[in-house]
Amino acid sequence: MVYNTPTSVVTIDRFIIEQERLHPEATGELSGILYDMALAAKIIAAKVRRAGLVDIIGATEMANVQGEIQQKLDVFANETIIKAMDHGGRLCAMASEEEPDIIQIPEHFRCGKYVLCFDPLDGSSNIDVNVPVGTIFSVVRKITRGKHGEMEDILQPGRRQVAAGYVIYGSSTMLVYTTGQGVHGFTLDPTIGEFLLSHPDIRIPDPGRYLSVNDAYEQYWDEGTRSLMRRYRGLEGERRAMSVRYVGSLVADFHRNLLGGGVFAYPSNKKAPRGKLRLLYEANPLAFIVEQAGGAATDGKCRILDISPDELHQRTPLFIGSKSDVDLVSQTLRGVSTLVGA
Ligand code: AFP
Repeated sequence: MVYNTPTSVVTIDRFIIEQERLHPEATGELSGILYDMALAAKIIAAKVRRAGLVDIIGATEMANVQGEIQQKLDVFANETIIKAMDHGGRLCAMASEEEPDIIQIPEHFRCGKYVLCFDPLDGSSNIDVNVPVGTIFSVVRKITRGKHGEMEDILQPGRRQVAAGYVIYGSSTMLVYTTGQGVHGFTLDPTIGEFLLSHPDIRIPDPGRYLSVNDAYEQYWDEGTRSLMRRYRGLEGERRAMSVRYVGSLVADFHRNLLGGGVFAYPSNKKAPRGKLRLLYEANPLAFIVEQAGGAATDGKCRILDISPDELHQRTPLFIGSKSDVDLVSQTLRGVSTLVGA
């Protein structure tokens, strides 16, 4: 089916409003959060695109502008999202991977009924070598009674998310999101500055082709994890060997596996018993998306979306991707000693 022609396009705004109309009770507040997120993504994309030029242009700018210091991109992305989201009257609080505490809505703005958690620029250590980076976000409803958002509003299990998405800043910029009615992808057309529907109703292929894992940690894995990886590689059991692809930028690895099929694994290891990735900013939103696309996500023992967070920056082991590939995790780790939760 052709969605976009030279004279008729499905922009993200049009798509969001058409989805909203399916719910006559909707107030439009969630749609507003998605519009604001799309705007922030465009601003960040423009900055990321110029990242390689910073050294060249920075020198010239220093001579002309009054001593302005070049901001780090992840700090810029963090501030851009906060400023795009704090004044709309839709959020009562935010939490960012870049900030130690809850971000409150300034007093002069209205507080709303939603909470936003986000990782402003994941994989930012890859920027210098021109590898894709991403933004990840998650929205839940406020559950406390007061005007302002509290820690309890933020620390909710992922199954309560009402929206989640990511933006990948790669060879093109894409925004992929779900509100629980499938997963839809939009590609930024830089000539008109709009996200256009390019990947409606994404379904993750199953079984998957790709295995994404950093096996430099193999020496620190337990025997269950080693056995699992041997199975994915076709060295143990009956499975066909998967191809290994690891960018080291979660959004890039996840996006490839979502479209091509596969599993991304960041298991616990002796040095990092709870893995590396953050539950609220990385695992939960991607788990909501993957489940909506027909896939699955687990920490090795428990469905990611059922974990009740205890703290803002909690880490979790993560196995995420095509359902049958992720199901192999519990089958293999069951009964074998693991470090999960150690
Ligand atoms: P950075 O933001 O420090 O680049 O970390 C990226 C990341 O959080 C995630 O995007 C990757 O999947 C993961 O870390 C890679 O971690 P390893 O380098 O330990 O494999």
